Amino acid sequence: MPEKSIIHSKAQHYYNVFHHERDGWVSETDVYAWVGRTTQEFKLTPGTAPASALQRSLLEYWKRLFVPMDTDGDGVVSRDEFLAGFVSLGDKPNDYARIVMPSAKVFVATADVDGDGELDKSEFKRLFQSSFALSDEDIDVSFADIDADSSGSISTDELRAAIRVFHSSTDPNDRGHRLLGALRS
Ligand SMILES: [Ca+2]
Ligand SMILES: [Ca+2]
Ligand SMILES: [Ca+2]
Repeated sequence: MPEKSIIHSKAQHYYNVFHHERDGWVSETDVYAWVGRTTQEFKLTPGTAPASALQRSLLEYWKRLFVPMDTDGDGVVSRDEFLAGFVSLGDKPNDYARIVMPSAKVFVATADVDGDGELDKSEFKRLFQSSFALSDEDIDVSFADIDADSSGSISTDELRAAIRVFHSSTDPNDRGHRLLGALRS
C-alpha cells in the first residue's frame, strides 16, 4: 500500500467506526456516548477516579484532536473535515503523540479486569467492542497488530505504540495501522 493511501484508508476507517450515530458528522455527543458505553461495559461508578480518568482522557480526544478538525467552526466535524484533519495529523506527529498517548494507560487501567497490568484477548475485546463496535474479525486483526511481541496480551507500551502509529505514521511497514481492524482500501 503506497504511503499516501494508507493514511487515507485509516482516516476513512476511523470515521466509519467512530461515527456510531451515522448522522454525517462527529460531535461532542459521540465522544460522550463513547464514554458512556465504556463506563457501562466495565461498570465504572460515575464520579469515581477510574470513571473520571476515562472521561477526561476521552474528552481530550474531542478537544485536542477533533475540535481542531472543525475548520468551519459549526461545532461538529463533518466527514470531509474529519478526513482532511486526520490526514494532516501526520504533519505534526510529535504534537499529536503527546496528546493522545497518555490515553493508553487509562484504557489499560479501565479494561484490565483481572489486574495483571495487561489486556488479554477477552479484556481487549470488551474494550474495543464497547468503544467502536468492531466485528470479531476486526478484533482479531487489531489484537494481532497491537500485540507486537505476540505474547497473547497487550501491554500499555504496545497500545501506546499502536496509537502513535495509527495517528501519525505513513510507513506501511509499521505495526499499529490496524489499531481499529482491517483497512478496506
Ligand atoms: Ca464543521
Ligand atoms: Ca489483564
Ligand atoms: Ca504483548
